[in-house]
Amino acid sequence: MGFDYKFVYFCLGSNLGDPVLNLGQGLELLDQAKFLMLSQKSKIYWTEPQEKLDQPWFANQVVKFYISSHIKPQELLHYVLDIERQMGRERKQRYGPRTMDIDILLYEGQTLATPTLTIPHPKLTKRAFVLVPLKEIAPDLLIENKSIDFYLSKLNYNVIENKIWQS
Ligand code: PH2
Ligand code: MG
Ligand code: MG
Repeated sequence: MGFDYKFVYFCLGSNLGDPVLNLGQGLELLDQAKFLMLSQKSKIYWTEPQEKLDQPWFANQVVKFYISSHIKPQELLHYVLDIERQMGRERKQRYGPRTMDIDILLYEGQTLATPTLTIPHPKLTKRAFVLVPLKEIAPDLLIENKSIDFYLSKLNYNVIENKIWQS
């Protein structure tokens, strides 16, 4: 039996404590999993809060890993939720401030819609803070057969250096 790897993309986000330090720690904890291997990471962007507007700006980063394909999406979700808990995440308010958020964006060959996990991530194509860093590391990636630029062209957003605004 050989090893079979698929790609998985995550979006990391933090807007409490030291967000840049938190992203580094989240990335390290992901990479410590025996079934995950870091492939690429975008730079860190400072992004205007979405959905809940009255909170600090976020640091966001998109990262690509290879994953042993015997790990099911739900197992991966438990693993990332565990990292969020280890890093002191408290779920007080939906969309509210957090030390660490790790969202599974895409898992190669998997589409899934359950109450706890949807792949591709349901908001992936609506969020410049995800699409811009994703495009940086995967310019040719197709999401449901459409380019990242296709989705970006539908959004009202601005990028200056490493800052992203969206209205
Ligand atoms: N995450 C949210 C809600 N709003 N806004 C930005 N800019 N970045 C995020 O990561 C983010 C958000 C819920 O997870
Ligand atoms: Mg999120
Ligand atoms: Mg999340």
